[in-house]
Amino acid sequence: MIVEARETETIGLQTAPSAPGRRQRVLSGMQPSGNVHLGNYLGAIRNWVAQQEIYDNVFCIVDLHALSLPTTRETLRANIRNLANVLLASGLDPERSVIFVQSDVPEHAELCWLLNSVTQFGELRRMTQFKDKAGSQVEGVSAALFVYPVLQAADILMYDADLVPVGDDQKQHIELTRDIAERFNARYGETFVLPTPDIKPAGARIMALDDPTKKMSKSATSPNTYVALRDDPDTIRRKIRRAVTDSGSEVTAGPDKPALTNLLTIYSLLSGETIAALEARYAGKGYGVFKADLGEVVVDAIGPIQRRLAELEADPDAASRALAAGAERARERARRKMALVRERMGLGFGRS
Ligand code: ATP
Ligand code: LTN
Repeated sequence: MIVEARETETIGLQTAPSAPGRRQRVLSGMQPSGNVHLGNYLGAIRNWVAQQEIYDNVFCIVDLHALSLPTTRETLRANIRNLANVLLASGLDPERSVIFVQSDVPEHAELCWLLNSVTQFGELRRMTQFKDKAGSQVEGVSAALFVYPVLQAADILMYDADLVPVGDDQKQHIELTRDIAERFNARYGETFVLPTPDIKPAGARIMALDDPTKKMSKSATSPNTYVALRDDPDTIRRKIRRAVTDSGSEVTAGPDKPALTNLLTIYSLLSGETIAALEARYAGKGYGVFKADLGEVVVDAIGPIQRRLAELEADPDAASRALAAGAERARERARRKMALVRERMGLGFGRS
């Protein structure tokens, strides 16, 4: 149904990315690079699900991006399936959203190459995610890690996305995507929509449980850093109980209390209560009581997702069907967009 609505706006190769009155388009992606955690859920997935009704959505499991760091065939395959089930269990609905695996639509890799030609080396070298992930090993990391943001730009620009709901760490990549699109449009004529990052004021940067100066991350070496959506209730309670706290004993948020601010943010987002209300409730009660309650809040919030996950895992065909249908819809859009892009760039043995 969503595809049909878009088709009415497409005449031959002339896409009309900013046709008035159309629904805003969303695209976002997640790497199948490990255990999905509370940061991914609160910073991204939860917002994708909540906004599903309002927008025309495309969500992508970015397996090509996951090749930018060393992995194995078996790990990648398992991670793709796990992530597909987690996204469906969290409430992404294949009837309302196009959900697919990036490499099932080969046009993403092609568009990445074409956009490489309008991306500057210096722009990529400035990307903080590259610097963080390469660390001191710059000479030995893959070239894929370096051009990673260009592949991300290809994901976004392929579907004329207006909005890109992501966590705070992705802001720089979306800004680069805008610059790439602007440069391409100036050189070849209006082709791409300039996307806007959709970063929520709360939850966009959930911090590691064992170090509130670092973001919660899938690829962290210690699993005590994050609460995974797959953790069992006792593991969740234990991880929250052991989360580092700040000096003092008052349950309050503020710049001098990064650990408590992080825990209060998680509590507030999952329970729907404001941080001020939580501070008032736990005044004088100490960290222990607060953490015990937070453990229960997290267990209760994740419980329904885990139950759906168990059902989906018992029926592996459910995810396969949803993702095959998603890939088909995505391929159709990508095929049309790429015909326009190739034509604009003068590629191939053109007809005119
Ligand atoms: P990795 O450690 O492998 O880089 P990651 O945990 O950072 O993985 P991604 O797959 O890179 O997760 O990100 C998926 C989405 O989750 C992105 O929109 C990202 O901004 C968001 N996200 C990741 N970590 C956090 C976090 N700690 N807080 C809020 N949002 C986050
Ligand atoms: N780079 C992102 C994952 C990602 C993405 C995208 C996010 C790949 N393609 C397109 C939004 C839109 C990350 O590391 N979190």
